[in-house]
Amino acid sequence: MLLHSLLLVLGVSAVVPALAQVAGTFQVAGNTQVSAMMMFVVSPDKVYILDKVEGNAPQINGHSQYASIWDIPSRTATPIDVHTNAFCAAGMHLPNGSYALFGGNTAVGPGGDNSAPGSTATFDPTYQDYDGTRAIRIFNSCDENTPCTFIDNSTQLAKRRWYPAAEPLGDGTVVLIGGFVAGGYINRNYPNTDPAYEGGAAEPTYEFFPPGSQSPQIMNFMVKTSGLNSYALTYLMPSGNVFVQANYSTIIWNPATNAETPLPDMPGQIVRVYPASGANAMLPLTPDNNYTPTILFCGGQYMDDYSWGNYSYPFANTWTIPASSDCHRITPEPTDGSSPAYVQDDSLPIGRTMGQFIALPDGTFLIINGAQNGTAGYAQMTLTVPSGAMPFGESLAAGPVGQPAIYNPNAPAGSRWSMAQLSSSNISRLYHSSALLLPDGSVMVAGSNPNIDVNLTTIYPTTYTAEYFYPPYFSAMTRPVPQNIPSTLTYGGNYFDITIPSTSYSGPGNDAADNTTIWLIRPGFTTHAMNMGQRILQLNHTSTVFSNGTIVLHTSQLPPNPNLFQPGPAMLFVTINGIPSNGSFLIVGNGQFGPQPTSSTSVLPENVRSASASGAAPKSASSNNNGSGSSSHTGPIVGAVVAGIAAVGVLGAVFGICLARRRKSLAASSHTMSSSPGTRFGGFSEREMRNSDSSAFMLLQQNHQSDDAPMLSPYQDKFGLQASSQFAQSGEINPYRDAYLSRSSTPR
Ligand SMILES: *[C@@H]1O[C@H](CO)[C@@H](O)[C@H](O)[C@H]1NC(C)=O
Ligand SMILES: *[C@@H]1O[C@H](CO)[C@@H](O)[C@H](O)[C@H]1NC(C)=O
Ligand SMILES: *[C@@H]1O[C@H](CO)[C@@H](O)[C@H](O)[C@H]1NC(C)=O
Ligand SMILES: *[C@@H]1O[C@H](CO)[C@@H](O)[C@H](O)[C@H]1NC(C)=O
Ligand SMILES: *[C@@H]1O[C@H](CO)[C@@H](O)[C@H](O)[C@H]1NC(C)=O
Ligand SMILES: *[C@@H]1O[C@H](CO)[C@@H](O)[C@H](O)[C@H]1NC(C)=O
Ligand SMILES: *[C@@H]1O[C@H](CO)[C@@H](O)[C@H](O)[C@H]1NC(C)=O
Ligand SMILES: *[C@@H]1O[C@H](CO)[C@@H](O)[C@H](O)[C@H]1NC(C)=O
Ligand SMILES: *[C@@H]1O[C@H](CO)[C@@H](O)[C@H](O)[C@H]1NC(C)=O
Ligand SMILES: *[C@@H]1O[C@H](CO)[C@@H](O)[C@H](O)[C@H]1NC(C)=O
Ligand SMILES: *[C@@H]1O[C@H](CO)[C@@H](O)[C@H](O)[C@H]1NC(C)=O
Ligand SMILES: *[C@@H]1O[C@H](CO)[C@@H](O)[C@H](O)[C@H]1NC(C)=O
Ligand SMILES: [Cu+2]
Repeated sequence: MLLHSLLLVLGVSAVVPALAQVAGTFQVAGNTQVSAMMMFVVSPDKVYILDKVEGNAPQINGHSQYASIWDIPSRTATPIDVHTNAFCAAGMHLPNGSYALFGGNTAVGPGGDNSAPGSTATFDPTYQDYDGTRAIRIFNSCDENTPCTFIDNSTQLAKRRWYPAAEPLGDGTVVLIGGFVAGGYINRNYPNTDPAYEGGAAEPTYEFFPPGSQSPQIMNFMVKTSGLNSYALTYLMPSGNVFVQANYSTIIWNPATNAETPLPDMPGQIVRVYPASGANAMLPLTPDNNYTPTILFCGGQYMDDYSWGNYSYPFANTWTIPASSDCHRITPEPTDGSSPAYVQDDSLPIGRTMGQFIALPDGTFLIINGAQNGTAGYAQMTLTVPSGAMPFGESLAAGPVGQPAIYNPNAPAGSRWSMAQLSSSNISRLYHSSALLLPDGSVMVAGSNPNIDVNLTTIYPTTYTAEYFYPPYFSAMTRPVPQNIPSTLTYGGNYFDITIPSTSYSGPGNDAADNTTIWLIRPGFTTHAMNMGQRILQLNHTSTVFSNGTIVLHTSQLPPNPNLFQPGPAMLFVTINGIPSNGSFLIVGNGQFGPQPTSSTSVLPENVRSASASGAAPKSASSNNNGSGSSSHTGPIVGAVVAGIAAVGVLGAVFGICLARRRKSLAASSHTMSSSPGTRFGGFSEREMRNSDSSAFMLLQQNHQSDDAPMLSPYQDKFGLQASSQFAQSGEINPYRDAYLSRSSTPR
């Protein structure tokens, strides 16, 4: 409030990025119009944001808005009219830089179900949405010059999938694995007498996009992990096989043959998959580790088998159960001939469910969002708490963690985690929140909505406020400005030269050259505390330092194995002395589905050094940080000097207040942002209890018995009529539609 009023006084609107970018702090960035359950960034300017279908106040073409395009520089959201319910879909980049969203929920109306008159699972007349369970939606890349276009009526999945896993293969094909047929807390009935199909509520098969000639096959691992296997955690390995983790089991899976090789169980039987929702990420692939993937898991939840409950709700009161702080690493394909094994890693500073790893362009990982207790998901009751009497509204988690932490994979064991100089956000980011690396190296944080439909008056409300978090490198006075970054990269082949002007760094040129890393980052598709497809790879390089301070980086293409970094969009960052440049968008590979051209890696020129060279940038003032976490160095990018200076003072004050509050709560409970029933961060009064006696997942109980009736797609006919004028849907023909149609006409 304080900040906002001050900005009003100064006549600075939130649209103008006039605030100082203070390292280690959050800055309120604006209103996303829809609650940001899913996000992905496609250019320096644009982020697509999708919500589930619900009663958001902003309207488009006569119904609530469920999707928007976020303009990063102006911090404004523009509505787009998506028609199918993308609630808990999977998403993945495609080789050409577009993104595809797969599956989701049926059509729903108010209350998140079909109870309104005339509402069916196929179409709801109030919210005017269509069934999304088999939908494939394609969102094309766009920027300030290229309009944002999308199609949500092209091919359909062979199976209904809600919470499927998605993993791209080395040829750009996306494999979709498992999912619910119609949603629920976890993917089982109790007792679990039909682990494969759960009476029609589970989908244990996998299929591909673009679809090949094969009909969906059962993946045995989906039967084995029945119960805790939706949004399975998947990582393509260098061999082309896929690491798959769900419940507390792990396998290596061959997508060509469907063969499974068991790997060890997750130590402690800690569950990382939804709804335990541990943070997980592939650590950086670097020349030093010879591009060998290691997967890191942190947090999540352990509960006994019974407590996990069934489709309707947990049988335990999850909000009273602290989340795990355990971290384990595994290298699934060791190159030294050893057997893959989980290895204990430094524990999280604060246990979390729904913590989310963001790969940062200095090779570290941010963990952000989530809660200290409970799990993802929502419900109106549990086995022992009747409908409407849950203490945190419909949330199955409690105790938001507002303070991020940073993990340095290269630090010695025992010192990998740091929360130093990282401020807390006071906005709870729980179920259906999201976080995403932006091209300037900041992290966009948005969403949170552990509610069936929009609820602005509950303890953890439907959240429309986005924040930008500024990692520690925003303390730098000067960011590198690399030149001549190509727009495409190949797998092997000739190296290329990136020029670093002397104004990009300070100090001796030789030291800067020796302390430079070149990162490719794919921020991925964020939803449910995951960034599907997120990867970070360091390009090999040598360098020439010129006496005038210019540094030329002789930069390798990617290693000649598309499985290391699948074809598609990425950002390239040059990081000098720990300070990253802005990311440049480019396409890795040939932009098309299919085998990617590879060639051997060219030999790089020898390093050349110049003792007299030095950088011309002002010395970084990052040492100005005094450790309070409330006052960091002001970044260089200040739109309006006066406003900036004033705002820094106010920010200090605001965060000072937060910090004091945090310390108080730390003293009281040893938790940040602790929150007890009846109290909340904002000014709202005591919560009132909802009187409905229906379960949050009532809908799926109705759908349980239904067999796999052919899905109609009535939205296809009227679709074109409803395009918003500014962001028209593309009318282009999808090349895979014909393939799909011919396939579906062949007998299965
Ligand atoms: C967070 O703090 C700011 C500044 O004190 C305040 O305006 C805002 O209402 C708070 N938000 C919540 C969710 O409590
Ligand atoms: C997790 O896997 C174990 C071992 O397969 C199984 O006994 C248990 O029921 C599973 N848990 C859930 C909640 O499905
Ligand atoms: C990186 O480049 C250096 C210099 O050409 C070379 O010696 C080294 O083998 C390369 N590393 C990898 C993993 O290719
Ligand atoms: C889940 O279990 C509860 C308690 O046994 C039961 O009342 C409910 O019907 C079950 N839900 C489903 C979808 O079977
Ligand atoms: C989290 O769970 C612990 C242990 O049951 C409890 O003491 C604490 O109050 C819970 N936190 C919240 C925010 O409810
Ligand atoms: C990085 O990007 C931001 C946001 O677009 C821009 O304001 C800034 O000038 C860029 N900085 C550099 C060093 O290129
Ligand atoms: C720095 O020296 C190199 C090599 O002589 C030259 O190519 C480059 O143009 C010079 N840069 C500037 C800014 O003078
Ligand atoms: C590289 O830069 C980082 C970040 O400033 C610094 O901590 C580190 O000491 C530097 N390394 C060398 C070898 O100069
Ligand atoms: C650190 O910063 C805080 C907030 O600006 C200030 O109150 C405090 O005096 C500073 N401490 C030191 C040692 O500079
Ligand atoms: C919002 O949540 C509160 C507290 O859980 C509840 O009393 C109220 O009925 C809910 N409002 C809506 C519109 O669901
Ligand atoms: C999808 O919508 C576009 C735009 O309205 C239309 O041209 C196209 O025929 C539709 N495709 C299908 C498969 O219905
Ligand atoms: C990218 O590829 C997808 C899938 O083939 C296609 O639907 C989409 O139109 C392509 N986007 C562009 C901009 O060509
Ligand atoms: Cu969800």
